[in-house]
Amino acid sequence: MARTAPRYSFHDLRPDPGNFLDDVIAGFSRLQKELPPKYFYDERGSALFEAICELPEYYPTRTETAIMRLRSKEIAVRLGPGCALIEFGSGNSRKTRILIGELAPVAYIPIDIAAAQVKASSAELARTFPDLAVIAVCADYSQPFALPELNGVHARRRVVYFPGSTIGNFTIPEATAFLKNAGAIAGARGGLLIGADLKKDAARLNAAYNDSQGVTAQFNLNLLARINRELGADFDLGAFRHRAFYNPGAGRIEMHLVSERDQQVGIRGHVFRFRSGETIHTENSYKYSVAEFQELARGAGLSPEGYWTDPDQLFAVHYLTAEARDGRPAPGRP
Ligand code: AVJ
Repeated sequence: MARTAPRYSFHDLRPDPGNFLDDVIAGFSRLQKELPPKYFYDERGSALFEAICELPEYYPTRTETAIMRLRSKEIAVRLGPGCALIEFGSGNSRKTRILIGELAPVAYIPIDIAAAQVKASSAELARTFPDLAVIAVCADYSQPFALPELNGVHARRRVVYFPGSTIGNFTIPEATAFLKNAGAIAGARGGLLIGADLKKDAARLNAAYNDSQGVTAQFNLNLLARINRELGADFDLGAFRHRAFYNPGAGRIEMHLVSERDQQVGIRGHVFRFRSGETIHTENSYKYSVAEFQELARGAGLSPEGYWTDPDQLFAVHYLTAEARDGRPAPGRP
């Protein structure tokens, strides 16, 4: 009797969970104090991010979703039949559902460092697509790792899906390393489908990170609240202010927390001083023109094969492959 793949499985590759205290101490010990943006997403931070995605000023989420709604047929044709779809990250799966509905992949392989999240979101998705093989993996996709054996899955190509412009959090060298790693996981003849926010006028960018309801400010300040909660620190949340601005030279939004006065904060026996006006750099969100993103991809040894945008050119979904280009112009133009 032929073995068939179970429809749902979970594989824990036991990623290094990192150490919040060590990262906070290292970040606060630098001349320009900083915190890694991955720590935004505790329960409260994840809820605040969901709220950000609904804000009138925050265009990326709804724009990328609209691109997927309008263009998923074309995208599915470009990726081709028989794909194993590997998703990095396991946030809200709206865009993924649109893609899966159109692509009908032979397997869906969500990968996330948060075991509980990837389990919950993929189990829910498996209920919507009862015939789809779902292979959930707990791993750190920013590091090299080996996919589990895809027993019983016969895919013609592996495609890594990385929506949400999360790639914008990486510096150029980090993004290059990330794309190389993702390309290695997609393998020969594999593809990468990546959402990236486009460059646009600074006023629109600044508004998206300085919303009138102050949700982004709460999201930013939650980092300090989290340090208080989890590390027993004594940050006065009223003495720090949210600041976000587009840095045109670097091509990125920067988020900072500004100390409103000279103050010191204790964290597990360590004392950190903050001068009035001094900042903690909490996030970069790089913006790429189509040409810049394609250049980034080439720098990682990948071939830009096409892209899809919205009518206002706010956001782009790029398709990259590991194959050599055949000289055709990049299709999928608006
Ligand atoms: C989840 C990294 C894509 O950069 O726009 C939203 C995070 N920060 N508002 C972004 C974020 C402030 C978001 N990414």
